[in-house]
Amino acid sequence: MTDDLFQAMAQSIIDGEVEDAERLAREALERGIDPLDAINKGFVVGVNYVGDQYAAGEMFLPDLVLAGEAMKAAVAVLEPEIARRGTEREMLGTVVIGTIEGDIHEIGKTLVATMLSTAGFKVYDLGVDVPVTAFVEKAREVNADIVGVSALLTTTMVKQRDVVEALEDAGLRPKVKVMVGGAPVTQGWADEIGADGYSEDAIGAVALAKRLVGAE
Ligand code: B12
Repeated sequence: MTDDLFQAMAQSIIDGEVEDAERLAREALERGIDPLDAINKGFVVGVNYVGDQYAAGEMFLPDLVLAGEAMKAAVAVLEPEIARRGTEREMLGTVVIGTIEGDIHEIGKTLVATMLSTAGFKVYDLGVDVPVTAFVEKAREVNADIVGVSALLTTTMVKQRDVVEALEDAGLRPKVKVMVGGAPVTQGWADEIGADGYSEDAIGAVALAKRLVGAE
């Protein structure tokens, strides 16, 4: 049963079992399960649970670290298949993406980057803990259409505003669109800081990026 597999995936993240997570990801591929379903219906359920338990003081930092490692390992197994399944091949535009400075959460940002490149965008992934100026410099260098800024902490999401402002100061707006995301980010926040869009997940991020370049 696929549901059992999804449940086992979630459990492997909760238990922080890297090898189990990898094995279950491979099993999903062998069974022809859509890798995005494996992520969203399986592994993400586990990582969200750990996040909630951590916030409630029921789980602790080592649990968060192990869950993060297991999640990363599972996504790494699935990503090549996500890329392989991409059918759209035309060049839609250029995206510079990264997790903002002070923040090292990379899993969601990397997933968004993979999905965008699968959909036909040229993606420059600057990694994590990226200074505001680095977004601006890269956007200028590669003549970006979109800058994507990920933030998973309420303390770092405020710097998404700095990226919008720095792009403005550099004279790159409104040509360069800004999209923001990450667990604490909302549409309201995106509006408040003058970003061009927000999405709560990677699939939505692709639709948003296409809209921003006028491809949809
Ligand atoms: C795994 C994890 C970690 C791992 C990260 C491992 C790694 N290599 O990335 C580690 C252990 C390192 C970690 C550290 C910390 N973490 Co942490 N972590 C998490 C956890 C459990 C899951 C995050 C994750 O990977 N989710 C899965 C991915 C697929 O989802 P996602 O990141 O949200 O991304 C999706 C969308 O948000 C969106 N998206 C993401 N980026 C972008 C960008 C754009 C442009 C767009 C359009 C969309 C988009 O699309 C993605 C794909 O669907 C979350 C809880 C949670 N539920 O979010 C806490 C959480 C984010 N962490 C938290 C905290 C407090 C910390 C620490 C401060 C703990 C500490 N005391 O040290 C440190 C901070 C370190 C730092 N400076 O960054 C809090 C943040 C609270 C807050 N509101 O500020 C959370 C919410 C846990 C909680 N409930 O308390 N963490």
